[in-house]
Amino acid sequence: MKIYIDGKFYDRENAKISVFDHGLLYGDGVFEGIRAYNGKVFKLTEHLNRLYHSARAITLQIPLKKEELEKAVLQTLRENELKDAYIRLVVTRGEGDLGLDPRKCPTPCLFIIAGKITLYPEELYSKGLDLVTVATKRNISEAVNPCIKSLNYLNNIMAKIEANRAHAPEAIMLNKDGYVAECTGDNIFIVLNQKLITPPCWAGALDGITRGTVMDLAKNKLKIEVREELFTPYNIYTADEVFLTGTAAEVIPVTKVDDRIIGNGKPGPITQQLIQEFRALTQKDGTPIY
Ligand code: PXG
Repeated sequence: MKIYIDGKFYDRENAKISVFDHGLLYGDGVFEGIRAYNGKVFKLTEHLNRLYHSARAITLQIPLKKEELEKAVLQTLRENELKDAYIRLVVTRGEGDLGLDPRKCPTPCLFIIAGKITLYPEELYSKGLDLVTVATKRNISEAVNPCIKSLNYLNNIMAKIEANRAHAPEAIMLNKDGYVAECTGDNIFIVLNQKLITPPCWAGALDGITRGTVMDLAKNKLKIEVREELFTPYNIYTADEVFLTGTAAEVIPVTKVDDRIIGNGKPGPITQQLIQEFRALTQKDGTPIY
């Protein structure tokens, strides 16, 4: 495995960054999780745009221009001879001293790991997930805005620990007002009377790339109405269909939440259509690697 760090490639054993890096000491940095399918990087521009927005929000200067970073991502995939891959792109504040002041970190650190991804078992796409709502609330927008894909994932990790304790594959997180926000690494949608509803980003959801793709497919391909609206766990329990979206999970059905069966307990027709459309799109679209 060849890992890109600040313009050079290193073997896995030698791919190291400093213990004084503020990404490690303070979670001071931003990241992206991107996928390549069939020799093409899916929604690369959208992921890079989100990375630059996250960086801007924390006043972190990414050391490369967007076009250069795009080239670095493609080069990393070629270096590893990958056609289907998971790409982790990380920019940290860089090395500093033992104080949190970012002014002591003159040079950001940028690294790219490209490897295989562990997926949910295929069986869960036909059976659906059994989820729990957890007590840990999504970060408030007035603190670190959840739209920033920062290296500070402790909040979501706390929620994930709660899901683990309940033997659930994901956790539904509410915002501080009790409205549904998202899961620890996925966005959430409900289907009600043939309409798709997902929480607005300002309510505590990441502006997910898969979320955006699914909203577009629903509106323009399936001709289904899509709304960004607040809803509560009650609306999940009484929805016709529920599903999650994310780079890792793609589109995955949810058939049980907090011991309530969703709909008839099987993945619904709209979810199934969106899974098919999404899979077709990932095979077809994207930035060519070779
Ligand atoms: N919400 C959160 C909090 C996320 O971290 C999503 C939603 C889905 O967004 P995308 O853009 O992927 O549709 C994410 C994405 C991982 C991993 O390693 C996490 C994500 C993506 C890929 C891998 O756990 N999070």
